[in-house]
Amino acid sequence: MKVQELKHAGLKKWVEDAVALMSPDSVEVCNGSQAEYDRMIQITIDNGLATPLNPQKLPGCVLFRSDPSDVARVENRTYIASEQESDAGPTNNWINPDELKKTMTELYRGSMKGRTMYVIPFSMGPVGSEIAKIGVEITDSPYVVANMHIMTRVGTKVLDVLGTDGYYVPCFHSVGKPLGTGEKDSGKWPCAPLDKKYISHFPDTREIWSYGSGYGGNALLGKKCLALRIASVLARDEGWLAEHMLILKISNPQGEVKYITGAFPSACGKTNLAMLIPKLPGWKVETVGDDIAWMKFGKDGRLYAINPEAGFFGVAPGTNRESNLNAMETIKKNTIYTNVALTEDKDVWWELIGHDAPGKLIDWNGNEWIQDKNNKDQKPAAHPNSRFTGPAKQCPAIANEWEDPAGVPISAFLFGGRRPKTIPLVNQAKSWVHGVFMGSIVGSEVTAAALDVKAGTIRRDPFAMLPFCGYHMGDYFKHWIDIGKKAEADGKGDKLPKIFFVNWFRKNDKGFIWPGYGENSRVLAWIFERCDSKGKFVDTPIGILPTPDAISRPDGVSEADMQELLKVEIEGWKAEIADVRQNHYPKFGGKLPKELAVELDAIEKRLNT
Ligand code: GTP
Ligand code: SPV
Ligand code: MN
Repeated sequence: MKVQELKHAGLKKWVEDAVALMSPDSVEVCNGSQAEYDRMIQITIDNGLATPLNPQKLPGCVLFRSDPSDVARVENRTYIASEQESDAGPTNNWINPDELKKTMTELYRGSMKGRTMYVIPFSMGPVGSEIAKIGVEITDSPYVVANMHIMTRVGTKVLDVLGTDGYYVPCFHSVGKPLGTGEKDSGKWPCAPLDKKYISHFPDTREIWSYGSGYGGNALLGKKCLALRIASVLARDEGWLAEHMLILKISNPQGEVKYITGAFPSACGKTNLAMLIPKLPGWKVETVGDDIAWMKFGKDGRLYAINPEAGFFGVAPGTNRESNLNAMETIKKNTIYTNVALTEDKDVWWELIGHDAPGKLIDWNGNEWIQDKNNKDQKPAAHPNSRFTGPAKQCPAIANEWEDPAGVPISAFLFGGRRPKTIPLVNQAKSWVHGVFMGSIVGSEVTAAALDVKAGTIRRDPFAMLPFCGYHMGDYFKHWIDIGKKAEADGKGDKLPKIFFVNWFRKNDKGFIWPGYGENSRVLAWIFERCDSKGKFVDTPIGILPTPDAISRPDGVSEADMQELLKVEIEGWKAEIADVRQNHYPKFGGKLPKELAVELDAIEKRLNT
């Protein structure tokens, strides 16, 4: 479709202005069709950026290898450019919005020379549903167009909902690599150098400007940029929640159903938990979403969650038929792979895929790679943040109601992170505010999901939202406190989800103590019972823990292991709390809600008596 055919005058003008600034060779409005998707893929194949995979093994699948400087989100190039610096808060990078727009306007000037500009109308959430939000992304990357087709709902049907004057979030994206006359990408992933990359959000005007990166959350602007950073601001203003959470449906052997959401930092197990196949007989888990939840109160006082996305942008390494069969089944066809390794017969391979590398591979850098199991220092063949983009509807475990615009009623919130020590397998909050306290102090070993933070060290990642909150984190904590207060004031406090902290990642000298994955169903079963105030428990200084026999033991986990997993480690907790008091909470200054300061004093007191 041509720009001239756009019926929305504001949108048409916005696109025309962008064309004048970015000087693409041509412009196309995306219709969202299969033919369009196929054409995008063909363009990237012709450019040498994509490799078609073996049609017998992986029909409709392709592999991309990105630039080594462009393999993950770039947190220190991500900006919350609110009018007031104080609104961005201590955990976000801030630049004055006028100044940032000036800088970026110069970067965008002529940035699409030699390329086609694609205009992508997309809906986060089912098209036309009341809860959905519409965005329009302008991009010069056919890779982004193809990914957006899978991750969001794209095309003419979205324009129909927009009509002649509907509201949309305007999103600019350019890879920042204009082409000279006759120049082609010729196999070289286009992007700008790190110090020219900008992932910018203007929360006051609700705009997103991204420049210089073509990868994941930096470039697929519906996901972290719109559905979390901008949506968190809308949620604060409108009294709902936009969270970095999976959504799962769980049924017990009696067929009773509950819905649970979980916030774990990037690469800490959301996709895996959302698709879990229970090891506990008779239990069933189905997937509603694997990364983002938008939640609003229903008339009955319960919180209802929708998944605003339409696909999974999941971590490849560690995914195998044992750990996540549903993901492996989802990504057998119509899937985009990025930065995994390629086998000689055009199949994919990654670390812990479940079998040894079959012969000679091409690694994510495009070099020959032969597995050497004697060399512990061998560089991985797949990048640790290599990913698959697969359609959610292909997931064998997708819940029937996953696209229900009314959402699903949530019984429990889980928080968690990678904590090798101290933090028990599961711990229930004593109250809403205690649960908010737990969320506010989430810490996790850093993973490869962001480029510029050192993997392996523990950092605080409150609510798993550190890189995704579009405003002051202290105000965000207050928003959570207020959600609880509002429910109490409405006499609906008992309808609020119960809050739990889980940790699948406790280690001893032999490695992970808890086998994780499907075995996590044993913990979910206890959580399920606790939502109905059942299940065996002990009230401890740190929270409500299962008794050692309350959770059935998987093979290989001894009674002693179980005791260790569920022990209250007073000294470790004192250190944890001291760290919160000295290094974490002071960051929020006067914006730290007093309820959380009270909660901190209270847990400290309980640990000391
Ligand atoms: P993002 O997409 O970055 O938000 O990540 P995520 O939270 O969805 O994480 P994901 O489920 O993709 O898991 C990331 C890594 O953690 C993968 O390598 C998994 O194999 C591993 N993992 C997931 N669940 C478990 C678990 O229960 N135990 C252990 N030991 N590892 C796990
Ligand atoms: C994450 O890092 O939390 C992701 C991947 O889900 S990305 O879309 O790149 O943000
Ligand atoms: Mn994520």
